[in-house]
Amino acid sequence: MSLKILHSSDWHLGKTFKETTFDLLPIQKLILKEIHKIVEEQNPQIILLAGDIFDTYNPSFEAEKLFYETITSMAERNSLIVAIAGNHDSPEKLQISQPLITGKHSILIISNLIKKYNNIFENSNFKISIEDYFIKVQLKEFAKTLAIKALPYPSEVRMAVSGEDFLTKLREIASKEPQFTCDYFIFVSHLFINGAQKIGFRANTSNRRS
Ligand SMILES: [Mn+2]
Repeated sequence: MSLKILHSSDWHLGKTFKETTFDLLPIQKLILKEIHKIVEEQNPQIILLAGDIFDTYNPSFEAEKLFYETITSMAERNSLIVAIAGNHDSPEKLQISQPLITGKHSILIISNLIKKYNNIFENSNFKISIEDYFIKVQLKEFAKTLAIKALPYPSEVRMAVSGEDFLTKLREIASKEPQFTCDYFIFVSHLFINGAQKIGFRANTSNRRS
């Protein structure tokens, strides 16, 4: 049995088109149904939703309902869901649901960088916590540990630094490695990138403590 990760992003739920009455939500519902079907067939251990969940800071009730019903249903199939805020999402609004979810579902909604959070969720498949800004996922079935660096959309406003300081901080965050033993290392974000390069990388094993 191999580890499976499903990556999706930019659902932009509740998107409307200016000066028309066209409602995209029925189509978005069908698309999420398709994604849900993939989850049912493939049973991924991890589902990464890399930002722009909603299209606006104030999505409609229907759009929010669709999102929360979809992710709780996916989590009930024993996937861990990590969703981050994109530039279209309101970080504060996304974060509101976390206290209701924590401990009850294998769902993490990341709107800002969290340094430490013990015992977020544990069941027979996962043990999840946050250590030194990394989501630590212990996959019991595989006897493996996964480190996820989840960086929500960083902007000068959201990070409260500007200019060169902003870039320095971003570089610092992006280059940080997990300080705990891990078998896999994933970096998920929602970014505007200029001059990106594709490089191979592997899990850092140099700081193994075992
Ligand atoms: Mn987008």
